[in-house]
Amino acid sequence: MRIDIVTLFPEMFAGPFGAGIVARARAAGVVEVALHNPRDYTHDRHHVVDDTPFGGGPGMVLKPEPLFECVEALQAQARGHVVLLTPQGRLLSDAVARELAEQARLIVICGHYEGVDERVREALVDDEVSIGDFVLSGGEPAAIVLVDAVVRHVPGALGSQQSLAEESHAGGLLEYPQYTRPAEYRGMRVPEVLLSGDHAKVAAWRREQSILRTARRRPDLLERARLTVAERRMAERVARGQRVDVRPRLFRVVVPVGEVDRAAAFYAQLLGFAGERVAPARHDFDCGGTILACVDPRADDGGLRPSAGCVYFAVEDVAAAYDRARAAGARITDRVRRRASGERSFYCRDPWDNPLCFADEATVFSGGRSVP
Ligand code: 9D3
Repeated sequence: MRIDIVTLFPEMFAGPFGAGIVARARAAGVVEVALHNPRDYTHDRHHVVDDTPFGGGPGMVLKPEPLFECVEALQAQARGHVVLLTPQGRLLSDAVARELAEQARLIVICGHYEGVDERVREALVDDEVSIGDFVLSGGEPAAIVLVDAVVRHVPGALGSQQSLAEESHAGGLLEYPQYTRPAEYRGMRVPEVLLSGDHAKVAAWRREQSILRTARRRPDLLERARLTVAERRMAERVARGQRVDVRPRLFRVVVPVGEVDRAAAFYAQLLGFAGERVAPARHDFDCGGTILACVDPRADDGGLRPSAGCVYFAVEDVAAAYDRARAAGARITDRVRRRASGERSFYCRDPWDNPLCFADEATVFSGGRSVP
């Protein structure tokens, strides 16, 4: 592929095109990039490229002659698809970049803050592209962006086409969170699932994270994302601002229990999900990243020490948690009440007499009071 860039500031491209993907693609002989200055196509002594607008008004307008002559000289070598970079163009997307990458030759004209004579648009340009709804002082940074996005789609331009395949594999979703060593940094732990070595679980977690992120940050992308029916239902709930994860979020915790099997069943009913057996004498419940570990202190090999005092859960719906606690056979020690801090909560005890508290997360996470 050949890309010709028509610009009054060719020196702006030296850095961006001197390294990275464009340099690699040029070195590999996959793309040719050439810069052309319309100023070189003027015939007057002062190489004038702009003039005042007819009808008056501020600023200057790029004259048609230098642009016509420059582009026509290029077209005489081999026909190319002429793109004008302008804030009025169609928005650049990966689909647009892919489409442009199919051209054997692109001629890219960089607009200018003052504007371009309309006859250039009418008679010289095939396509108008903008890179987004923000104001640049010229088309040059946009050309750098466009060339990068296009070149990625030219076969052989990337070291391997694998990254490209992975991108399309993501099915129009945002990327999942990535981590590398160390597993804990300044108290921030890498999600346990990524350290598990369970590839299926990792893939499922990443998929979920991609969907959640897309729903929260770019719900506009969901329309065209490739999702299963269940995924779409979940994504749309999130996009509408509803929490999907109705599990209680544990915020302050190891509870010593008599029989792990019985504890697993009790807590599963209490919390509303099954948790998992991680050792014969230990059953874990992942409460939003904090693990509630039910351990048999007699069988425990000393790895876990019971948390002192009460275990606090933050829940979306205190009344529902209360019903679950009663159904699970918890001993209610203090029914649902509004506390001095403003939170609604209740206290109960599990069958091993561990004190538990469920509080509404809206108050808990706001620090109390501010949420009515
Ligand atoms: C007085 C001019 N502006 C009125 C709001 C219009 C204008 C014209 C040209 C504003 C900026 C520019 C220069 N920008 C580009 O040439 C440009 C651009 C951009 O500003 N944003 C996003 N994509 C692009 S592509 C080219």
